[in-house]
Amino acid sequence: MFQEYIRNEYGKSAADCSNEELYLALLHMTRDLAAARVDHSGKKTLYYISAEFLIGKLLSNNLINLGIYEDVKKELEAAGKSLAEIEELELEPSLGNGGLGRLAACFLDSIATLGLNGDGVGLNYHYGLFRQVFENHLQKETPNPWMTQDSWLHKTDTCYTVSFGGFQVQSRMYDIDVVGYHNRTTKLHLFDIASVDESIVGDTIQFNKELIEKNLTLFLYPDDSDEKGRLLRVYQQYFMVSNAAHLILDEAVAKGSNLHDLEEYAVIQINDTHPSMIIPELIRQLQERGILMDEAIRIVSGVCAYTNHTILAEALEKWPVSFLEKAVPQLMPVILELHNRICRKVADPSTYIVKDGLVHMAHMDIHYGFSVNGVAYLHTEILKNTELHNFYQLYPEKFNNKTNGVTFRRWLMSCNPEMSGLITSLIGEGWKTDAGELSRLAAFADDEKVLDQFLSVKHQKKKELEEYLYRTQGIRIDSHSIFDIQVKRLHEYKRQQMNALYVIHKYFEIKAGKKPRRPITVIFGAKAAPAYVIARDIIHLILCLQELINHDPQVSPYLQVVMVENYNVTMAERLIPACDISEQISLASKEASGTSNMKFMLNGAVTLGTSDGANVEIAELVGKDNIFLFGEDSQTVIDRYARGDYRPRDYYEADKDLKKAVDFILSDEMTAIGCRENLERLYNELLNKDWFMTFPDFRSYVETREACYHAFEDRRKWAKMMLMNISQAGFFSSDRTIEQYNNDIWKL
Ligand code: 26W
Repeated sequence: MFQEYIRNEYGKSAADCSNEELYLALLHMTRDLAAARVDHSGKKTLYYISAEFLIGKLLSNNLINLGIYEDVKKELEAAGKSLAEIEELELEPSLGNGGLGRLAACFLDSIATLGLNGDGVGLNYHYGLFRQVFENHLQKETPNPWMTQDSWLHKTDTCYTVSFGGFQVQSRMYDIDVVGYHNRTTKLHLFDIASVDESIVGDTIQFNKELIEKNLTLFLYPDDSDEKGRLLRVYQQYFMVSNAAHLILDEAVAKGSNLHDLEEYAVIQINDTHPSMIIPELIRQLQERGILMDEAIRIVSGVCAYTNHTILAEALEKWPVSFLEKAVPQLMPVILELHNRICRKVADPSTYIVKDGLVHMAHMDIHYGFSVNGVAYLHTEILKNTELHNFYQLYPEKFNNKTNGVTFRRWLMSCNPEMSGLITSLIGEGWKTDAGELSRLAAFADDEKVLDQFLSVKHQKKKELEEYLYRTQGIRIDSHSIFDIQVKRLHEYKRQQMNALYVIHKYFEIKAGKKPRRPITVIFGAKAAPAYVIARDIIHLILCLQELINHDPQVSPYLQVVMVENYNVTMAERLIPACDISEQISLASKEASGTSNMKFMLNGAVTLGTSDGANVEIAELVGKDNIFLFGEDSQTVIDRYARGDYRPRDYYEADKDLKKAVDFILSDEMTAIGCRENLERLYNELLNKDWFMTFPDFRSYVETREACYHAFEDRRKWAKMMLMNISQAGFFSSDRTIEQYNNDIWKL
């Protein structure tokens, strides 16, 4: 079939084609095969609405899920071509920030794989988030175009008119097929506007934020440091949900719904608060279709379910009433009606929707949705007992937990075929459709031959990373060193700065002659939100350390620091299989779940982490011998916040090593490389505020990290830890998560 595509398109054989030609032929063939499996049978449809879908490259994944990856690879090899090289031509869309967006992509894969009738709905950002480049040890942002003439996007005929205060725009829906593993194809619907104008963007991500008709779908989360950027986000969010509401109602009617029975035809999962306006918008559109307010509210409350992904108060969206009045005046009367009904019914004003001129989006979701879920056991408990306690008292029956998961197709089979092959040779193919079967690996925990095979796969993936980083970023690392990796959005609560303080501490030890038994490579990957000043300063610190340490002949043979540029899904697929130690060091109680922790574990990395998010469940599954936990627990942290008596200076003055590490930020060595203003700001922030409490955990972090490096030296014992981690990873398959969503919430 592939040869036929090539012959028809180019009139020559695969051997005579360029990689570009082969890529396009593969794209066309894969798209056609995927389309042949499109299946929306089932009365009820799930709509997973999300401002982010971090889907990554699709070619390999689709070939795997269609069951033809090996055949295609062999066919190409026979023609002297490499699928890996062809794949590199595909551009990765950056339609997400991090965990929430990648989770949405994993969920779509599992929904299709389980044969469920569910589609994603989002926006078609032309430039995605941004491309990160480093200049003078600072992050610079440039646009990240990803749409090519010929891509995975299908232009559809579905178009709507969306009204804003004072003007209207015409939308169009573009679809990307989501191919299930040996199952049906569902859709990711991405809405765009006809009048979008890429030419208003130059080399930077600055653009006129007021030209809504031209800029609406250019970027994901435009800079929210100013009012115009925040207002643009409101326009984007409304555009997304207004289109979604049209689509949902049209599809339900087409299937025979009279709209009063909408809950038999549709269920909507609201992914964090970004799509929350779907609730008033659906009510408004139902009214337009002749349904009265009381009934419209009843209908909508039966179809909307809300997922919370964050505990940080500042991330719970609250929009000024004035913004909504300007951007979407038709929605304000509905929101006020929803608010007034709560005021009449509920005594506790802390749960009201409109307060002090702000619309609390999560409050609307909880009052008018039928389900509220957190994304890991600990997270849901904290929501119930602390953050959303007042709501939990009102609606205990709405609250439920759905611990996150990741798709094993992308995060093992595709990115680590060697490990997949080893696993299959030991326990057969069953784990690919029933991840729980991985537990059968435990039977080999003391088999020395098998343990050596695990070590050898890991080493091969480390060598591949070594080669890849050199080829793509000119960075040299040594595959014989320990790969200690922290990759995630840059945020103070995730505490990349604490990892950096450890690096400084290690630098001093080596300078003083205390050399590690084996060289250590500390790898970071992270984008900072453009307006998040301290996050940018932390990147600056890490890049300065990289410069200093890697050029210090006394230290660099034992310690390397690498910050990869433009961390994205493609880079994650290289880093995760090569990792020895997975850094999951958020301040306990702050990381809702984390999902890279699951991907690392699945690829045989050992976690060095706090008792936070899903780390708690990982620890329970693998047992304390197979994980390195440190730091204060979530209750201690929550209590300290409540007391409000944290003084970083007390810790700084009491711990000589900590003081030395912190002071080094402002040392002559560092200011010679970096920018004093940035380093000083970070230094002051740590010393005077340290809001995410890195100092209290520093000592236990250093000790536990040393213990981890020590354990690494008993290679067989380490291999056993790797194996035990993989064997317990089955629980973290997104297939399990999606089954639970379906059983408890969607009921498809
Ligand atoms: C202000 C708007 C806003 C707020 C939060 C934009 C973006 C965000 C984050 C990017 C949300 C996010 O990614 N949360 C992460 O969700 C993952 C999937 O559930 C969790 O594993 C992570 O712990 C959580 O940080």
